[in-house]
Amino acid sequence: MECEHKHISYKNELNLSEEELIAESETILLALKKRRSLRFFSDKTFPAEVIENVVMAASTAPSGANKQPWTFCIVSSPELKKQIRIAAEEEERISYASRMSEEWKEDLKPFATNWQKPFLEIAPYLIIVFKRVYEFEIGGKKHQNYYVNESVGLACGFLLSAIHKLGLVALTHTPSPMDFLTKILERPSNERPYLLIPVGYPADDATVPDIQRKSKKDVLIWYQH
Ligand code: IYR
Repeated sequence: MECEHKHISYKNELNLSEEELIAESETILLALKKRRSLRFFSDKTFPAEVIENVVMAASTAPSGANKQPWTFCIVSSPELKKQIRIAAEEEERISYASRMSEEWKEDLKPFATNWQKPFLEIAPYLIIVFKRVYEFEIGGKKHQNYYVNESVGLACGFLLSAIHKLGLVALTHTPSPMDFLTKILERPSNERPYLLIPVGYPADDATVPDIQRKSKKDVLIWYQH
């Protein structure tokens, strides 16, 4: 009998030995440990096909009911980048002056951030990730998506890993509020800006804050017995 909801067979293609699993997992850990958020970009560009491939890699992420509730806008137009920088800096200027708490600004001191966001014009590509809160059905009825924040967060994680694997760098930038992105990019009402991710090569004189990741004992708890 034909099944209405068809399943297809799945095979693990790798079949690593235990030794290989350990070695590979160490390699993955070492590689991901090297990822850093960058605020200093080179204006050097790279083929558009590359950014399309990393976005499509992001779009393989798991999502609630496989709704894939994301849209990735890729901006390389200097004019649009400038508009986005001006609008982001306007919001950030207010945020740093009056919206962010003293405690928050204290926590940000190691990162030496301020309202100025030159990287929004310098990086060759800006990926603006939108979450799709609902979909429009034929006839205009709204169909809610599920676990939208979790799903889009996972897709962004995949995206950052893919970018890092290529030796490119990115910043998960969150100008706040972000609704100027909806307007500038003319996105529909079911989409909300989620993250603004400049992507490119690091500037020759790029620096990153000297900060540490938590240790195993602080992030990992075993329950074996
Ligand atoms: N959105 C501001 C502030 C900011 C907030 C956090 I949390 C950061 O980790 C970094 C910055 C800005 O981009 O400067």
